[in-house]
Amino acid sequence: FRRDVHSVGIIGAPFAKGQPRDGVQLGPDVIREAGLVKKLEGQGCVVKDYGNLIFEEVSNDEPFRRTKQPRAVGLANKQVADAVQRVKNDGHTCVMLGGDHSLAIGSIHGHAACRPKLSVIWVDAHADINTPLTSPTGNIHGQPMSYLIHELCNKIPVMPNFSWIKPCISAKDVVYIGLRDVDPEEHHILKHLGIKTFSMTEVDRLGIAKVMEQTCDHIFSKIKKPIHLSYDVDALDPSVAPATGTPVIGGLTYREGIYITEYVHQTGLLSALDVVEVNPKRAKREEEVHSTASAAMDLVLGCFGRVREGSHPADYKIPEP
Ligand code: 6HN
Ligand code: MN
Ligand code: MN
Ligand code: MN
Repeated sequence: FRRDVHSVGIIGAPFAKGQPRDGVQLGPDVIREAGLVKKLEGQGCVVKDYGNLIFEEVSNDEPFRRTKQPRAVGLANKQVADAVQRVKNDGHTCVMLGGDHSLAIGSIHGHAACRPKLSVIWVDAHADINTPLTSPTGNIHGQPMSYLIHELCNKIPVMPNFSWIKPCISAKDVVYIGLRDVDPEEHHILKHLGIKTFSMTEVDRLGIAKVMEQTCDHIFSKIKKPIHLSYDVDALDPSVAPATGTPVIGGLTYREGIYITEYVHQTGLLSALDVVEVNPKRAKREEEVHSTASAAMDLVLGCFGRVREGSHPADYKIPEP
């Protein structure tokens, strides 16, 4: 029952230009307001909150073909990459609070610069692996994986403010969990590259415990690589996380969502975490802001040792009368 000490570095990334809906830039603050830092400290973590990044306005950010706001997204992600490197070099497990999921470009890129052999667990209703040329929407939050995977590098056009991005992960080091809204072009890419996926069908068939066992069998088949967990809150069912930009019915229950984080914690290999796509302006009632933010916070807590059976400090003694 000993609790190990985690040192956690938090970066807020209040950025929304990877998609069209206002409000997702408020995600970092609503997750903090749920009590994140206090609760992490309460479970024995040492926490350094690096605060929110400040993103400059980018003028004349014309679409690149159909891809929207490429300059702003490219620039913001460079800042995220640099910040993640700083947090990793300071010796923390990095937590990036989004913001939209385009920020995973910078988060994973920065992480890979410090830990060249990474595995990525992508928990999401969506695959976010459209290239700029396959994207049905032109929204970069549906594309981040395509910039990061070696095997897709010859499919990516040169885009303004994207030239610093070099592919840094292999298709075999990626596992998806929670998929249920995958575009046909994305489905082709996933199959063509042989990427391991556990859609909601597999979650139903195997149960979340087997999904996590098989996820780790897959990513640790050769060596134990550090884990980058990129968690889109829309992986959770909209009844659990309603305040998000692209909700999809039929998602992970609260318990399945939390189980993923507990299991990843147990590996001892979590090195960076993204929690993205909390959008308080998508809530129908104030209550939905709180339930979504609190679910997002619980995902972070699960990653850093919160266990549902409870726990206690190693030196605890029952008081004597
Ligand atoms: N997300 N596949 C759609 C697209 O626009 O490419 C949806 C992407 C959703 C992205 O939720 O992070
Ligand atoms: Mn996503
Ligand atoms: Mn999603
Ligand atoms: Mn631990």
